[in-house]
Amino acid sequence: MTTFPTVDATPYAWPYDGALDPSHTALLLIDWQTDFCGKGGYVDQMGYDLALTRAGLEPTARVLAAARRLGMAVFHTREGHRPDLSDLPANKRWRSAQVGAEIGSTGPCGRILVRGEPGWEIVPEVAPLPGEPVIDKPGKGAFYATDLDLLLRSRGITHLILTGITTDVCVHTTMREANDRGYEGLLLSDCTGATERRHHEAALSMVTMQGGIFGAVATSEQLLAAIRPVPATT
Ligand code: C5J
Repeated sequence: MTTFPTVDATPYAWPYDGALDPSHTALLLIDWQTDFCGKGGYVDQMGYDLALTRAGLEPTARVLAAARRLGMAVFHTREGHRPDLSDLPANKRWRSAQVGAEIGSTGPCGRILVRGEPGWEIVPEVAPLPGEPVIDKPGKGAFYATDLDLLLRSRGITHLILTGITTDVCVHTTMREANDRGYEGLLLSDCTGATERRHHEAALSMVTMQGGIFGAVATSEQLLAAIRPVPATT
């Protein structure tokens, strides 16, 4: 597979090892579920502004199309719990009840954050294609209590491009987990969003401190500019 030049990212040209190689890179789409960005879902029930968590959908769909064209590995994740809630920690349930959206209770999109319910499904704009792995996770990080690491390593993936929601919770936790495992991460700033803008901005800024403590940050356009095919010379 062809390699591409580095992405004009912050605080360094990504990746650190000098070239973007789609055969060793995966695009991660984290928790693009109705519960986090759809009407009647968990985030909506808590009273947050859905425009903030939906903002990254369109650019993510563009990046997803480009990744699929390149044959890059694409992984989706979903946060959710078993219908009997046996994998739901008591404190997570209690906290969600405090904000009027108890996990497991029934809302307009079915039982909140329960596997198999309408609210738990990935939204159509970035829905998985057959063959694209979907990782079901009970927690915030996509590596905790899942086989994501095994699947990535089995395919020789060493570099991750992260999109999804929310910037400060599941995306950040996953990027940190990936970083500790040695993956080289790039977070796409316009392909993510949080329930509060200041948390989104702080989370992006945190990635870039100390020379890129968790990796690097770029826009979708900066990534797409790097992977755009070079026109043939005549
Ligand atoms: C949250 C997530 N915010 N996907 N989950 O509870 O970020």
